[in-house]
Amino acid sequence: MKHYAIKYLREEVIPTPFCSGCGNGMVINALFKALTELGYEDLRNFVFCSGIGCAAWIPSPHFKADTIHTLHGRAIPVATGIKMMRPELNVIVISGDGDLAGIGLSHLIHAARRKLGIKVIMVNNMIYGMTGGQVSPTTPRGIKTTTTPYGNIEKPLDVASIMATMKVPYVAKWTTYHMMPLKNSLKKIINTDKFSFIEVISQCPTNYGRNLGFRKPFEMLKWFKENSIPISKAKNMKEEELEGKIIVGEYLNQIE
Ligand SMILES: Cc1ncc(C[n+]2csc(CCOP(=O)(O)OP(=O)(O)O)c2C)c(N)n1
Ligand code: SF4
Repeated sequence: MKHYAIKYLREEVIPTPFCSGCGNGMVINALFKALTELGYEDLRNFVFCSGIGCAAWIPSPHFKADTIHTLHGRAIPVATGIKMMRPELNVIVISGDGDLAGIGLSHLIHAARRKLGIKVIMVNNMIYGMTGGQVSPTTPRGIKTTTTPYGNIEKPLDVASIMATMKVPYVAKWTTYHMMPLKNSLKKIINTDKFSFIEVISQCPTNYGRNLGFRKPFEMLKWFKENSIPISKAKNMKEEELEGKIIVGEYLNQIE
């Protein structure tokens, strides 16, 4: 069996442009492990759509598949059009929190309302990474960014909860610390023909971690581990106790 780096990556674009220690490589790893375990020898029946940002570079130009780098925030409408014309294809959106929950949020909401069978993977590094670390809709309260030098005063948007409230058939949230459950969730959305959403909390050591005093990327993974609460436990906790915590697990699973 060929190693998945050879099966699924375009050799000419390796190495990737990501900073060392960036979580984007870990998301690629989890996705490729999922595809390998499902037995895909190539990505010929997949289309990957992304917007603009570091996370948007995950599929395009790296994956040996049909990939399309769209305008900032517009991956979902493009994916919707592709799925309408070619329903037999597995159409997967991979983009960042700024792209999908900032400029592109209305498209995500309407996709959740429509429930056409595209799959959305939102890589949430809680910042605008590519443009230098500006606050994003998912930046936690109190965090200092280049545009909130005294700390973010706003509550972050919990996109997974919005998707679950809208009864999206499969919704999960993991972090890059949770590689095994993340891979298992990815296998589920690859295999379903229903609209589905996975949020991956991921580290941007360069424009987020460094500003918060994390000296090494693995310190951010430790922080994810120590601040994650399983959704089953979180259901019995008060809102104050959950402030600043990452609630991980399957928010909704109507595909099994
Ligand atoms: C219409 C438009 N507005 C703004 C930008 C500048 N811009 C490029 S990427 C980006 C944010 C990226 O943040 P995110 O989606 O969270 O991805 P990350 O880089 O953090 O992975 C912005 C504001 C743009 N390219 N196009
Ligand atoms: S700026 Fe952040 S998100 Fe972008 S490649 Fe570097 S570490 Fe990754």
